[in-house]
Amino acid sequence: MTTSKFDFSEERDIAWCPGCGDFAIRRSLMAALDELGVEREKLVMVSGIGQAAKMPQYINSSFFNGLHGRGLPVATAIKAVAPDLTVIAEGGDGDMYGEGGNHFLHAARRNPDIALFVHSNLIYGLTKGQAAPTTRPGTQTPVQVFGVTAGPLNPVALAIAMNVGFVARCFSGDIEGTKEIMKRAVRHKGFALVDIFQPCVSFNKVNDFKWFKANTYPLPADYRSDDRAQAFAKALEEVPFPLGVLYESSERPSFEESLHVYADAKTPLRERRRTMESVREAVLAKR
Ligand SMILES: Cc1ncc(C[n+]2csc(CCOP(=O)(O)OP(=O)(O)O)c2C)c(N)n1
Ligand code: SF4
Ligand SMILES: [Mg+2]
Repeated sequence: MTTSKFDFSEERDIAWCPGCGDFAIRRSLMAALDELGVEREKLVMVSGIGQAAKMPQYINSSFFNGLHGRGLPVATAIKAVAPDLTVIAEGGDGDMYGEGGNHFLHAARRNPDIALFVHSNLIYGLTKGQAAPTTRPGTQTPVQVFGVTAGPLNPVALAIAMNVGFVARCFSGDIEGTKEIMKRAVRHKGFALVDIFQPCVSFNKVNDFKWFKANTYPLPADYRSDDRAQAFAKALEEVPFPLGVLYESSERPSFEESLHVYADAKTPLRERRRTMESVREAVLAKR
């Protein structure tokens, strides 16, 4: 039985394997949204394709489920026309760092006020176990039969290098800790990345629950998350991986704050009624 307003009141089929870490992430997410007091009508979840990308369909709110890797540009556009909404993008490590890797870079550059939750199971789950950009070297898969040779993408180091203002990593097995980090990410004004380690019980038999437990450790209590150089050095640490908020800074203005259309008026674009003629006049007036 659930008490979250983001859960469905009726029985729904959730198409994840029993034991998948995605269930725990869903629990953390619903609890985070409840505790933040987000209204159902004021939330938009956006995703692409994959097991993780099914999440918006399992949250009782508005959502857009689009093409593989294309969640972030859609989320950025939604935030631009509706800055008053809470926009969360969610997806897998393949979706966001592989097929959507280019969009990830440009979202980091633009800094829209979006929280991005990435399920890092270090594999392509939906398509049955091919290597993701995060797969550890040497891992054998049905496609990389002799083992992965390419170096793994390090999303948290990349995000800090791109000056993303909130960069965190957590483990789906820690429902409470993940919830708390999600709350901070949603509250952060600007682009926020939370990379969530998540066991895929069906197609990643190497990086299972025990492996993540054994190969992660919490950041020490005296860790300073406002020091970018130190955060970058920490983010480079792999196996074991540090967990927690690696970097936090609110220095950069958000994408929508910087948009010309909000310089003189804050009314969300979606509420403004414009004819083509008035748009033309407004553009000419700025010349
Ligand atoms: C452009 C494109 N390429 C490939 C696919 C096939 N495909 C669908 S989901 C997926 C992998 C998803 O992996 P990930 O994002 O890590 O999510 P997971 O299922 O592991 O949660 C792939 C390759 C597709 N749908 N579209
Ligand atoms: S294939 Fe893996 S990621 Fe997908 S639902 Fe099953 S356990 Fe979860
Ligand atoms: Mg994956």
